[in-house]
Amino acid sequence: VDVRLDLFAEIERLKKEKNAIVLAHYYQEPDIQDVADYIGDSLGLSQQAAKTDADIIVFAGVHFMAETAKILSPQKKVLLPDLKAGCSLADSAPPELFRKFKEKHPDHLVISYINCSAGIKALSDIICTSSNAEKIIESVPKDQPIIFAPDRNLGAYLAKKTGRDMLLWNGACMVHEIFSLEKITKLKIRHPKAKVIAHPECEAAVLDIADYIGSTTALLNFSKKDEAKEYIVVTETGILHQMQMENPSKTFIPAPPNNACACNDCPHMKLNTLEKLYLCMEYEEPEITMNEQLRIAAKKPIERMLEISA
Ligand code: CIZ
Ligand code: SF4
Repeated sequence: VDVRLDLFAEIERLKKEKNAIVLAHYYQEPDIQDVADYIGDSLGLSQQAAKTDADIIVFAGVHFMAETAKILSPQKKVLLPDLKAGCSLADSAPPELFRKFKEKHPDHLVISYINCSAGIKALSDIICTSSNAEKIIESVPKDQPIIFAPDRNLGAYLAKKTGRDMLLWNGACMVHEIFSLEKITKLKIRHPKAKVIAHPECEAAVLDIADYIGSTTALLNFSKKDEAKEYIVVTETGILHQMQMENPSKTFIPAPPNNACACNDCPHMKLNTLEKLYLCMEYEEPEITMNEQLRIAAKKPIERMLEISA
């Protein structure tokens, strides 16, 4: 990239010239959030992807999110700034292994968290996100056995919350499992008035001490409505940018990871940069392409989710 380029201005120009929309996840770096047309969590982003009339969707997030956009809008070109932006949680459920697991429990309905590959979606009955998971689970008759995949922490949290006994796939997110209960407790002693707010992908021991648990969007909304002045935020650090912009007088402290070398930035999300965003818009690649049969099979459970959470 020519260092003299004003990337912010260039991205705005390319958006207009190409009728492109930039969708960014809350975990993207602040510069990317600032140029986005829409910033959201996976539910909000998939709803935007389903309804936009842009010709090109530039998806600043990870692969499964851009893939979901392509599943919903196949006639549109979907670009991802870095094709290597994957997801440790999605990778923890390889479709072939999951198929075998599912075959052992043929009477179970499969509810999968949207953080999974198209292959897992195609094997699922309904998709959910952390924003709508309770509603989705409650839409299923009480006597219907459920498999929940791929996140065991979110699954355990939801099982407790809804009183459903769900069979859990043993997957997890590397970022949300990195938090240290001990370090959060010590931080809380130094900031006694701070509220601990956590994402349900965190381990149960961390969720047990949280003052509020919610999806990315729910945490952001809580930070606006709640009257506390300080918060210990137990999720990916990217969300602090919007929290701080919405609440300039409040303090947001990222929860500490369990060791000094670890970090609560998602390494996959952070592969995207403003430079790569610009380059992918200029050259229209990398592009998400999909096998049409897989796309149709993966679309069904997403549509069920969008209907239930409309
Ligand atoms: O951990 C993630 O990737 C989350 C929380 C995604 C989302 O927006 O639900
Ligand atoms: Fe995947 Fe975790 Fe990164 Fe989200 S934060 S994209 S679940 S690895």
